Amino acid sequence: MTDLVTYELDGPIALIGLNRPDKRNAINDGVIDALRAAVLRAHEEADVAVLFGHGHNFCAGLDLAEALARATGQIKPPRKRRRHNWHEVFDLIARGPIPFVGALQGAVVGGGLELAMATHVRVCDESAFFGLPEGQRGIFVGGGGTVRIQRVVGTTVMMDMMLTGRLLNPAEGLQEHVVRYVTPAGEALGKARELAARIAQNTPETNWMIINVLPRVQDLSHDDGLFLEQLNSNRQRPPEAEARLREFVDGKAKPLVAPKPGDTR
Ligand code: 1HE
Repeated sequence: MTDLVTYELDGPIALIGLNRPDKRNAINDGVIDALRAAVLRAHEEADVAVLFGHGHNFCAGLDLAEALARATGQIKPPRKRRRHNWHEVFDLIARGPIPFVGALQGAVVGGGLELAMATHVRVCDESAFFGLPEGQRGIFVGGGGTVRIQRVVGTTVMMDMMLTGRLLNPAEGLQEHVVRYVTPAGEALGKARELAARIAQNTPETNWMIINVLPRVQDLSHDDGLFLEQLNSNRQRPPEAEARLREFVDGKAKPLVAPKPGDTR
């Protein structure tokens, strides 16, 4: 049997690939377990990870055949109550120690969109489309979409996608902040790796703060948000931060270059 999720380490970057292209990378229990293992491994040995789908689609969401088998009692429910598997694994991505870059193409739908939205920076190519077809399948989102997708695209857009089944194209995805970069067909993974390499140049400490403090502050009041920001910005700075501050003060830091119009660097 081939691996349901592939894992590769390229220097500081872990490459994690959903690998059921014949089923459009639909997520079954086996995929979730393999994804958890890959994410935990990346936490241990990488500074940043890229999540992508093998084949022409990122992910067709929940494995509907498995869902049907579960609904008809062919698959037994877990013996003990526990945190919903998908929530646990997607939160390991969204609120773990390292940033994730999502590389998206083809179908990014249902649970596939929920998974994509757990990554921190998202790139798609021009073949991508985004949707929440749960309404058409008689089910509801279950991979954190009510929280994560709704906060990014807003209630109006998510409501429309769920009620009418409207699919978004890459330009609409860009407009609604589903993605930040759109590439020509077949180039999303390359762009994601390039961005990951850039992210890996930050200190791990700052990357951790960015991905862990920002979403929590979003959940807080103005006052508590500023307090949490203060706690983090006043933390004891690691020696690496001191070296970087000195680099700038000594005129040795790489200059910031303003983007030209239309530039998506
Ligand atoms: C699948 C799945 C799947 C494909 N579960 N097997 N997700 C959806 O409602 C999307 C369902 N999928 C589709 O609409 C289409 O497959 C795609 C638009 C993604 C791709 O179309 P296409 O023409 O390239 O492929 P296909 O011929 O439809 O499918 C190829 C195979 O993949 C076929 O299996 P085969 O054995 O007949 O070859 C399909 O059955 C299989 N396949 N998608 C199972 N999703 C925790 S809450 C989250 C809730 C949700 O995610 S709801 C959204 C579910």
